Amino acid sequence: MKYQHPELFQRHQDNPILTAADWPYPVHSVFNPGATLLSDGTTLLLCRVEDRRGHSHLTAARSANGVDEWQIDDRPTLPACPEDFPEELWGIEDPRITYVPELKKYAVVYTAFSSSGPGVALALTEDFHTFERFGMIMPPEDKDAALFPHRIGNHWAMIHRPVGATGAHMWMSYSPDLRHWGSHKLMLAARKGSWWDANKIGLCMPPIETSEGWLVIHHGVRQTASGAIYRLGLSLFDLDTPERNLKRSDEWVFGPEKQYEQFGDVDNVVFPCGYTIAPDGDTINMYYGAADTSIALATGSVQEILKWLKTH
Ligand code: BMA
Repeated sequence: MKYQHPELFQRHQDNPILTAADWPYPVHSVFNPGATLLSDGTTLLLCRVEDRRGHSHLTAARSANGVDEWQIDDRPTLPACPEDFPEELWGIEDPRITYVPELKKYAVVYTAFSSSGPGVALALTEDFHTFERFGMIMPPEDKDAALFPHRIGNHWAMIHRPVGATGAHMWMSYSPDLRHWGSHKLMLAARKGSWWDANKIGLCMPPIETSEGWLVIHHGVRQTASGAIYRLGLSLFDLDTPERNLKRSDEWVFGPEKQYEQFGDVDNVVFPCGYTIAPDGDTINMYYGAADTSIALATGSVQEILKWLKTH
């Protein structure tokens, strides 16, 4: 009998749960959604929507159970705004949502894309109807960023993924006001050679605060003769000094296996940008883009994930 790898995440039987066919206006594809729970328990996905120019914008979809009966805004919720923010000329992508109790607002950190390359932009919102745009907070080439839900010491903290001469690694940066960022620290480096996460890694969803540390799910990109494979790994970071890595999985824990993950606009991609935690305080709903074409859901247990990480 073939050795079965323990599955930390179970795919939903209705996957993919959202596709372009569900959209109330013409679009090419929907993928890589940010996610959050609103105060009334509604699941909100802020979906990356690609139009038929190839440019992306963000549109909110709301559901009482986080699985079906999605109410989708009938126009872009957060369109690119190149008139005021030229760095958004080719669209905005891959939002990560963090609720920030101190501000009583949601922080949406997203990729702004233009001829200068991808950079990191920030907007705050109370209701996902109006947004306060901060513009670009990290210049190109940088993406895969999310804000922490509260200050670390006196400073706001953010994970992001600049691209440097030695590869694409995850960094921490700090800010007194969400606009000016510094004290940059390397957080997690891509591995080398034949590793599944060689040369290029990046944050998936915002870090998850647990009693044992910040649980981080990151993607790793393996370049092969037939293209890249995007898979997910786990790591844990110190609560007070989040750039301090406590644990890191050697093996990937989730990868493209189903047809909707293996075939699409970009084959072999699973790309989560958001999660919600169920009322039991343990079940994690991971929302991910599948093959840059549709949106899928997989669930796991935070306690099981932490337990696995201790031995792997
Ligand atoms: C990454 C990001 C994602 C995308 C992935 C696979 O670099 O741009 O938005 O899903 O590539 O194409």
